[in-house]
Amino acid sequence: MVLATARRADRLEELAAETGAEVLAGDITDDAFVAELRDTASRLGEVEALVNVAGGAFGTESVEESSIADWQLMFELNVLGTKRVITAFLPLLRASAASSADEFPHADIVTVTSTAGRVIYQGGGGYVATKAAEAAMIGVLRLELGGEPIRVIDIAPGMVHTEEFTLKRMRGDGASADKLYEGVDHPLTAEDIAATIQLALQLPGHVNVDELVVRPVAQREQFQLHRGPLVMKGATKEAGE
Ligand code: 8X3
Repeated sequence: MVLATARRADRLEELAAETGAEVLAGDITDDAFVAELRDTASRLGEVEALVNVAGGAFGTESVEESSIADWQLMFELNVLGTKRVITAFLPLLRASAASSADEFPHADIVTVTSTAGRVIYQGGGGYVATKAAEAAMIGVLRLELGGEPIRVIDIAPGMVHTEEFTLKRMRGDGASADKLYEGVDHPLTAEDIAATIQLALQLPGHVNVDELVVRPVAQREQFQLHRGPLVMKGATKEAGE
């Protein structure tokens, strides 16, 4: 069983109808809500895995010109929200690992960080800083849980085209958001990231994917993005022959 949380209840209801997941709407920047989330999860059964997907980017202004309020929002959500949930859920994860019938009894913490936590870029400001902080926090956690059967997995996506991520970053400017993905042959989708998470979780329990960077084939690096169709060298010539 999966328990999903997010701020918007209507979106969660759609998810519940589509997947059968249990849902609880709320805000992980709020202590009381996270306690309620933990209690709900505990009532529903063993918590075998925690998947942290908090990832808001607000604005593209420079470090000098960006607002403290945007930075606070991003740190609250991407770093402190994730930390809060990890702290709340660790006792449940330990209990689940202890009673697991798996060949290698274990529990999992998967956190979706970002390539933005590894490669800096102008205009990334607060978002880059939060994702670097989040990735560092997960690295520290992996060390701290040394000796315990808990896998700590960091999945760092590159370019993913979702409905809202870039739109929010561009403050609702749809044209600028669309321009970012213009001509890119298959940016990653939310489903691709879900499949990657599933892949890491399905590996045998003693296999810990520490860090996994996942990008579309069209994006070789943060600054090497191919626009236009992906074509095999020589393919045009052969096709024309
Ligand atoms: C999003 C990836 O390339 O916008 O987490 O920084 S990128």
